[in-house]
Amino acid sequence: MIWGAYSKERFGTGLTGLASNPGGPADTLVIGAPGEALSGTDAGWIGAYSTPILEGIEKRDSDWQSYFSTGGQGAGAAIVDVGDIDGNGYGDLWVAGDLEKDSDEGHLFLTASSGSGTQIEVSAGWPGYGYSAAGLELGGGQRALALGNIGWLHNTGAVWIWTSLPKDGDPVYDAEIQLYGSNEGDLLSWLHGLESADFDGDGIDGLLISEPATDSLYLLEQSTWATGEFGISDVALRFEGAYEDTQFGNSAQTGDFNGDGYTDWAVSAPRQSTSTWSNVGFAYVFLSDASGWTSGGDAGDADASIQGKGGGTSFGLGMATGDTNGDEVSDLAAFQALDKDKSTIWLFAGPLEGALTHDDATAEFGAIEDGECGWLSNMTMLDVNGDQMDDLAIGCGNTSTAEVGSWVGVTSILLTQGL
Ligand SMILES: [Ca+2]
Ligand SMILES: [Ca+2]
Ligand SMILES: [Ca+2]
Ligand SMILES: [Ca+2]
Repeated sequence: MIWGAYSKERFGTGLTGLASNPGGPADTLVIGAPGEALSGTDAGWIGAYSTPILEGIEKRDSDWQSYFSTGGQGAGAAIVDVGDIDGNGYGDLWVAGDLEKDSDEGHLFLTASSGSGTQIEVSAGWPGYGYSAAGLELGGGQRALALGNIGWLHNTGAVWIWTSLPKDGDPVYDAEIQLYGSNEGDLLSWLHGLESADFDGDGIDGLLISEPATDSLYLLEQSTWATGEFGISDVALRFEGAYEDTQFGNSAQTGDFNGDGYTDWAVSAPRQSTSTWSNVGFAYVFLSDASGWTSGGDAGDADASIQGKGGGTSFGLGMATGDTNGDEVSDLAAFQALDKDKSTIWLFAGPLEGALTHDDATAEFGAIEDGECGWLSNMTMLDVNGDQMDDLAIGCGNTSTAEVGSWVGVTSILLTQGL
């Protein structure tokens, strides 16, 4: 466990695994503390911890750290590994501000060999900006950066795609491609709702865009991009939930869940109910192949489904993927909030197929013992101890301790070896 150092810094609210060599495994854990106040109230902080991460590690043991300078933005509330955006051979980060602070800026953090790097600030002028992001490989060495803003135009939501690097201070609406939601309240690009991968093996990434308020997950392939402005309703590949109001699309993840070499995707519907349980939550896995995705579908078309446990617990509020047992088949972790203070995390070893429930989980991890870790937790997978098996890192920014104070935050690491 790595604990925050100060009251209200919310250490662990954002976290991700970063690959120094983007072709290789993630080897650095980057953790955010949006309430860190050294350079202004709620300006924010990120710190990087290279693997192996050893027991007894403390916040101050970071290999490098960065303080953000704009008070009230809460930078580090979300951190996304966007791959090697500038093509220098080192993986890069997107660092977003805090939704609760109505943050309207984000930072592209271009890393270099030392681990530290250049910051490019991109602002939006709308609150709720920058929480989701994804880097895309477009083939021929070209890369793009997709940035989400769920708050754009009274929570309609938007996605901006940069096919060349933004410059420091650029407004986000200077992006070459601008994709807008349909209606106020649709919240296009929700939270961790942008994911990219090469689903059909042609060397060009597609982009998953979630809109759980309309129970939708869209897949945008480069062949269907329009330059300039277009609407999400023009994106042909739409996948929808089994019913209305299930929050289908809440969390999207990519991985090879059947081990055939094609990257698949998983999506959750944490508000989906059964006849017995209200809001129990489901996750779905859709398998890709060489022919690619040519039409949309719904939850009933999924190759695997997983039902959570109990009513009102919202299985799939957060998910993470990686290979926890070294068999080169992706495994899926999903958490559900048994109440507002406690989460349970279920780990499902791939291959994933058919109708599954929490009873089919390979492992179950209970709530952490010290303090709260509920609705606000998020997680990522990376190999923290170098045994070639991915481990789970879980950030709980709202955890409090009697010693330090409220919302100090903690990141818990679960070693998956031996599962
Ligand atoms: Ca780079
Ligand atoms: Ca596959
Ligand atoms: Ca595996
Ligand atoms: Ca490991």
